[in-house]
Amino acid sequence: MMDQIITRLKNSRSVLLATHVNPDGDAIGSLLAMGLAMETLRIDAKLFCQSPIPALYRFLPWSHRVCRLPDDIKKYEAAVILDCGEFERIGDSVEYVQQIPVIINIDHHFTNTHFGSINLIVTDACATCEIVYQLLLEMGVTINQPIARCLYTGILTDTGSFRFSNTNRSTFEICEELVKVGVNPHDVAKHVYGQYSLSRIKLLNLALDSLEISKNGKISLMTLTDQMLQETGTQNEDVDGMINYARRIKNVKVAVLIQEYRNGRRRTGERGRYHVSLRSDGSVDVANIALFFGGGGHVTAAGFCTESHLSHLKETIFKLAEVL
Ligand SMILES: [Mn+2]
Repeated sequence: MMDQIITRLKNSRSVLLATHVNPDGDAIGSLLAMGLAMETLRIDAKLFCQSPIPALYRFLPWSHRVCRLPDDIKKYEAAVILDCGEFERIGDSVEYVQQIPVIINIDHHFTNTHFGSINLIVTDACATCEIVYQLLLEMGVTINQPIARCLYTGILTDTGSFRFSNTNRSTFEICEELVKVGVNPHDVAKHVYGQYSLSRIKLLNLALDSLEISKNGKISLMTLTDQMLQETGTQNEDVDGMINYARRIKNVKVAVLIQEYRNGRRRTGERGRYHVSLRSDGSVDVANIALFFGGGGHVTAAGFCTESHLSHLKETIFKLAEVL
C-alpha cells in the first residue's frame, strides 16, 4: 500500500492535502507534516481544512498556509485525506474533492470506510502522525525539525500525553527519533496545554456545572449549548478536551459530551442538531455505540451527530447505562 502511495505522489506535480473539520492536534500535525514533506520533494501541495486552525496549534510551521476552500480542483492529480474515518469528515466540499482522480486515504480509525482509491489504514497506529512518519521514511524524506514538531504534536495530543491505551513502545520509539532531530517536548507542551484563554476557563466552569451522572454511576454527561459558547465568547476549539473531566470521575465507564451546533436558532419544540462525543475507560467499546448512531471512531473515543430534542437525547444515553 505504501509503495502505491509513494509512486502516486512522486508522479504528481500537484496534490491536495486535506483533513477533518474541527481539527485536533493529529489532524493538523499530519496535514502540516505532509505539506512540509511535499515541499522537500518539490511536489506542489495545497493544504486544506474547512475549519480554522485552533489558536493553540498556530505555533506549528505552515499553520498559516492552510486554506479553508479547495480552489481550482482540476489541477490536482491526487488528494491525500488525513485522519478521516469517513470522506464526509472533510466537510462541505466532499463532492468537489471526490472529483480528484486519485484519493489517498491515510487514517487509524478502525471504523474507516475505505473511501479512497488507495487506503492506508493502520488501526494500531497511535495517531495518523505515526503512519505519516513511517510513510515519509519510506519515501526517503529527511525528517527535519519542522516536520518532527508537527508529528510530535499529533502523537502527543492523540495519546492524551502518552496516557491513553494507544500509547505503546513504537509511540516512544518514534518520539525519541523526533526529539533527536530537535523537538523540544517542554516547548510543545507549553503551547498545547499551557495557554488557555480566560473565556475557555469560564466555559469549563459551565461545562462542569452541567455534569449529570446516571443512576448506576456508569455514565457521566456534560452538555454545552450554543448559548454557553456565545456567553463566554468561546469557539468550538475551546470545547476540546473538556470531556476528559467527565471521564475522570471514579467508576464512570463512559463519558458523554453533548454539544449543540452553532446557528441552532429554532422555535421552541423544534429539534436541535447535536454532536455527541463518547469516551470510555476501555471496558466499553464506544465506537460500536457511535456506529449505531451513524458515527464512528476508536474503542475508547468516538462520536456521532444527531438531530433530536435534548431531553430525549439525554434519556436515550442514560438508558444505555443500564446495559453497561
Ligand atoms: Mn487521530
